Amino acid sequence: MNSWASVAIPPLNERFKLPALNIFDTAARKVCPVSVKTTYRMYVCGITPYDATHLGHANTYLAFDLLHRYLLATGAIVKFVQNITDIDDPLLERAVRDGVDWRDLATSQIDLFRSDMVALHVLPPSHYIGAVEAIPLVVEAISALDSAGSVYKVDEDLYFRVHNDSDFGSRSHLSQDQMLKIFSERGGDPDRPGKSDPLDALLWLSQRPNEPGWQSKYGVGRPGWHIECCAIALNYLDIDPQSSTSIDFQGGGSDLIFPHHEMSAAQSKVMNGKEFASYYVHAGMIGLDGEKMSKSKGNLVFVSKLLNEGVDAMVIRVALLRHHYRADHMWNNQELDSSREFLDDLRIALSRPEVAPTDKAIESIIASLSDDLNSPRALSAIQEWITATKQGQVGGSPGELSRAIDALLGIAI
Ligand code: 5CA
Ligand code: ZN
Repeated sequence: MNSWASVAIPPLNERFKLPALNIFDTAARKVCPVSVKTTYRMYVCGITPYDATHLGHANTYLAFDLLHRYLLATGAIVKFVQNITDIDDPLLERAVRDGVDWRDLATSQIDLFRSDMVALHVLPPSHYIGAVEAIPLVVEAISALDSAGSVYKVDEDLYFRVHNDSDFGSRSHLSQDQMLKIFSERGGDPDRPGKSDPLDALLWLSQRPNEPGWQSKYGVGRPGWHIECCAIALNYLDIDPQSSTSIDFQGGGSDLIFPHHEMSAAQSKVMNGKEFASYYVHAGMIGLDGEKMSKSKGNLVFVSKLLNEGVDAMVIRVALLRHHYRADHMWNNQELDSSREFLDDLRIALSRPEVAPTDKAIESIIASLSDDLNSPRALSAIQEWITATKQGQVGGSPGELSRAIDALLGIAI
């Protein structure tokens, strides 16, 4: 699958030194220092292509864009892979509901997502991989699990024995009851007769009537969800054999902590013996009118709709970055107005020939982001600089500040 257009990153002046990043790791349940490395591997779970791109999606991809930008600013190489779940039950159900071909639905939504990401200045992944194109890799991954004695059949479908990973549960920290409840709410089938353990995860679904299927050594069928991300990450992130974990960052919204990220991590661990990710990073959930924004509830605000109404994409970016990436919050359209005012003020201040000192503002942006990507604090530092400039303070370099805001926060002036 084609990724989206690259986004230029202006250089930061070398005198600004970036401290090591600290990030909240869901598995460790605390903010952890990120080891300084020359290359990082980051996998961020992508969309299931129907009803894209709502502001919840946008918030999650902006969170990982901040992480990506910070790592790049340290001088590191970032290998970044994202998937598209372009075959799965919800996509097929929506296509049937709307009387459209599931492939046409997926293609149109992926195109929309790409253009929304470009508008929002989200850096593209180096590999943007669809589940369908990854089917040969998924089948290889299932074979590897099979060789490890971790696969069994129920009818013609294949399941993964989750407890063959002795660390199963260690990334999400839920009780058995909580796991069972969330598993059945998020696509799992704990009550299916014939399963060895209710939490065992579907790897391969044999073809159902009126559904697509792909030929494989396991018969005609399609991949399960969790093995899709595991196979794509392990194949496209060019795993470093020296490293004790397969990748550095596994990312997505907090709705993916369980079962999705726990299952992918367990499968990966059984396959190569290593912990899947060094840091499991999760963005908060965006809601509307008191409920999580989700396709199933239909309470969605779309990026493309706001853009079509004439909202500046950078205003949307600012409105989302004003909340910490891990904070769940309710979207409120009025935040667009205050973000518009902030951005107007910033642009006017940066266009002055004389501006308040900028080094302190840039250092504050860097320090805030190094502290678990604290973008609200970074924006407050910019607000203080705007106020100081309006008050007539002088001695700063508007070009340097503008470049730092663009490089680190992705806000193009
Ligand atoms: N295709 C899978 C991941 S492999 C999936 O969850 N797709 S999705 O379209 O439902 O979500 C895409 C990304 O947006 C995921 O990282 C998900 O965690 C995140 N997301 C979904 N809804 C919200 C929301 N309301 N707020 C914040 N992030 C959300
Ligand atoms: Zn995923």
